[in-house]
Amino acid sequence: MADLKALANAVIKGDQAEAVRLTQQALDEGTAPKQVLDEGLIAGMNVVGVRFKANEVYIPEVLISARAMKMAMEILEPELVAAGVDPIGKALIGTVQGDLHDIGKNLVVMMLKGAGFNVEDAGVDVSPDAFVEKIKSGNVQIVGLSALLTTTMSAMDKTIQMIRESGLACKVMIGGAPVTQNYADKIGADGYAPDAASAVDLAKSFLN
Ligand code: B1M
Repeated sequence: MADLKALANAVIKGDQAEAVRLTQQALDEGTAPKQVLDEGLIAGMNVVGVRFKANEVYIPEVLISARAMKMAMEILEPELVAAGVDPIGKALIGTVQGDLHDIGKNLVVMMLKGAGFNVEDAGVDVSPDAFVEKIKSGNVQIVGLSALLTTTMSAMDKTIQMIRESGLACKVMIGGAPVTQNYADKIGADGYAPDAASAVDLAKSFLN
């Protein structure tokens, strides 16, 4: 039986090789990709977050854990995506200007792909202009903005304003640790999702 606690520990320790090995092992043994994600990788990264907050670990350790999680996610992504069939909609997802956090955003991208969306990943530190250009050049129905810093949340506001001023008809959802439904309402987002799974539900609701 897959040892997802050991996988979480590999992420906590930043042991890239072990995180990759245990992810592959769990998948080979038939563990559901979503369970590997939730009980292994996310569980481990949550512990890192708590320790970072308590000043028990510092940025270098966090980066090493983040890299271990990213490497393991590369194996998981095709499995999560495999569940998808024909694209059910086109989404553009990015982390807003000034913000370099991408683990949660990458999860949203993966889960949306897994749910059957055609997803363009805009990357990190995406300016309002760049979002608007990408929406115009793709046939984008849903835009997802991610922010992990209280200082970059205002970039969501600016991005939404610019999208609305450009007359683009897409729906905009926002998410990330400091973001709330209240903030979404305040800045005129079409929706807020607290996690990647809820982002999928929200994105699907926009298609109706
Ligand atoms: Co940073 N960091 N970080 N960091 N970092 C936080 C966010 C922080 C809360 C840590 C802390 O102090 N406790 C804090 C922010 C404080 C604040 O503003 N309130 C912080 C800080 C201060 C900083 C720096 C400023 C540190 C410094 O330099 N002094 C700096 C900023 C750099 C920048 O962006 N300009 C910085 C840097 C970094 C690293 C580079 C070291 C690294 C990022 C690596 C990477 O992403 N590639 C990092 C990390 C890893 C973290 C923590 C520890 C973990 C974040 C994470 O990946 N969580 C984080 C502490 C924490 O969150 N507890 C912290 C796992 C991920 C799965 O969760 O991203 O929340 P999350 O995504 C969730 C939901 O939020 C949601 O779905 C996901 C779950 O399913 N979600 C969405 C996210 N986006 C969504 C979009 C949606 C819907 C849902 O729709 C579109």
